Amino acid sequence: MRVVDLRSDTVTLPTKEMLEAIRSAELGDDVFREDPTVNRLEEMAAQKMGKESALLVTSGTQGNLVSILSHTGRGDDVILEADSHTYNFETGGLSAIGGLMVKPIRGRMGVLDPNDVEKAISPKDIHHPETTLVCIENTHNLAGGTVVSPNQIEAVWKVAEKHGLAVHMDGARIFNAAIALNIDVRELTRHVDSVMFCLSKGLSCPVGSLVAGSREFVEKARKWRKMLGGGMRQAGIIAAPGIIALEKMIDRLREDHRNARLLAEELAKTEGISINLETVQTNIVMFDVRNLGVTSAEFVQRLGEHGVKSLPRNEKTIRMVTHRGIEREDIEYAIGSIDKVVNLIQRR
Ligand code: TLP
Repeated sequence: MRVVDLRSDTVTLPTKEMLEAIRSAELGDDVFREDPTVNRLEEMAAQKMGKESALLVTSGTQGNLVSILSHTGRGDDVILEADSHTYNFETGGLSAIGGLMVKPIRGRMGVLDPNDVEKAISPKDIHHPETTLVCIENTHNLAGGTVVSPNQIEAVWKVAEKHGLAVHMDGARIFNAAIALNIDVRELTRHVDSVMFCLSKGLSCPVGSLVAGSREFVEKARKWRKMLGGGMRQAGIIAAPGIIALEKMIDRLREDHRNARLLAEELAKTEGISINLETVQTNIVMFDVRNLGVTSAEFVQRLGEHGVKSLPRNEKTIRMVTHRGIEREDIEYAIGSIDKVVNLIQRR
């Protein structure tokens, strides 16, 4: 049976060119900072993000953690969006490893209201933890791949600056945000102190993420990375496909956005399925199967039997993600399978 995998853009496999680049990468020991391929990728990443320096890390989770640890001290408060990936899906590392307190606040479609951020800052008083960091997620995964605009980032940054807080951006899919807004990614990073982005999602690399910020920040992050076991040696085999990703894989994200839009618009026409098209801004599509009288887990399982893989996000919501390797005809096939499953459920 033909299988269309819409669970995540993390399932993308490296291109032939990436595999060739891995094979022929010039290597050295990166803990001695002697891997020329890593050094080149880090320079490229810093330049792309408009920051002084950048660091290759093993994953988005590690990148967010080393960034957060570099901005804070034990017992500090960190302000995060309540549905953020860091708060929900990164195993509580910031509390377990950083000894940090977390203050989740609810955004609108993933976007923090600067007034809510300001209210969440602990008073400077002997009784309270010190609030030292606010995190922004862009695009926002659980909100449906929604984009946080430069103005919205600047508004949060102004509050942070007024109160002496740092701003970190979980930009796992920051290039999706830049492509959706048709702007240079630096417009999204101008008002953050640090940013993490992933190579291993829509950019199709097998592994790796980068963090970028000031030289001082990156040196702290490098030490935390070492402590977390992320000091890699001939890491050029990871960096080599990353270079290709930054050179060649960003513009094609547009196709993923087009396919997500097509999928979402067809889902909106399907009886029993609810979808908020306003949230479909990049490559993520979230929809609700509540009115069909099934759980998302049941729907996902049935859809799997009809050749389409997806992920339940909560009891009623399902997530589909478009990525390289998913063409328009795969979306049409997915729609056909969804229609079949909906009909089967409605007939029982
Ligand atoms: N997200 C993954 C899974 O965790 C669900 C996905 O398929 O979407 N920040 C954001 C916004 C993310 O979406 C992810 C991964 C991460 C951080 C963590 O990256 P990794 O998986 O490399 O640790």
